[in-house]
Amino acid sequence: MTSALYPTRLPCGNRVLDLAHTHVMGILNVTPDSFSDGGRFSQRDAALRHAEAMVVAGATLIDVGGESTRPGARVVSPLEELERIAPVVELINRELDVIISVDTSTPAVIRETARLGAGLINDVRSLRRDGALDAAAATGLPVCLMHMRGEPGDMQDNPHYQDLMAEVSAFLLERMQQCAAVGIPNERIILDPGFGFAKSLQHNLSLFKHMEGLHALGRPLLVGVSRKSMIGQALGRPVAERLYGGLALAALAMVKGARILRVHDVAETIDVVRMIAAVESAE
Ligand code: 8Y7
Repeated sequence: MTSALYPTRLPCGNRVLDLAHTHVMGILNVTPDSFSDGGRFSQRDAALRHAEAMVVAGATLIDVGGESTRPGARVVSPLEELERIAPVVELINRELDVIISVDTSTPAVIRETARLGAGLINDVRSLRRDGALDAAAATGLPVCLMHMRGEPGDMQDNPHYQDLMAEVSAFLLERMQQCAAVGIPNERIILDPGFGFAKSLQHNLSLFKHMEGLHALGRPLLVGVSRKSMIGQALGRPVAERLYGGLALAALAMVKGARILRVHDVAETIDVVRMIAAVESAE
């Protein structure tokens, strides 16, 4: 495992993430609420129970998202996104001991969920929406910047790179500079290669293989490959059969120095992390 070149204590709101170790971030998708209050309550309760199960399994972060980034997904209004996410953030903050990451690009959602106890902003658009940089800066929270080109709707239209690693690095560096300019220091940044975002299978595999190159940017890496199509394409597996491929990539990412693994299958990934940590801490 690569030893960190940065201070490993990252304050995330009222909690601290120790990036000397590898952490598992559990994915919590908050689906549309029904119109009845009963339905709303039961869906919030289901979200809390799913989050709790992931925390019990060992997740130190829960990534709460209310807007699908799948190509062709319906656009969600800021108000609708807020109504989905905010009550769940509030509930998890009250009931569980975990860092809440909010998967959002929306300034109002960034501001309001920070007020309700979120500890990390995870924006697949790297704060490129109007007002997002200022909103994130105002929260004082750390931010995960992810590489993507275009928008989720059109990003997979024949992606092409001259020099993939150099272009991903340059993009992330430019976003770090934009953050610094509004008062989000590098010390508050997490970086993500953005697997599956504007990348072909060969791009994803090559980016994964050469991920260590991103350590030169001096910030911790987050990797999200759980159940993604790069596993499906490499192995010929439908989404329900991508667990073992995902665990192989989780192990490889950890050995390559990634500090946060964003996954659906928390218990299984925790065993991978603990097993590698046991070997790495041996004499
Ligand atoms: C990622 C992500 C998604 C990722 C970060 C999916 C929200 C697609 N992927 N955030 N979000 N990194 N930081 O399949 O790779 O989970 S959504």
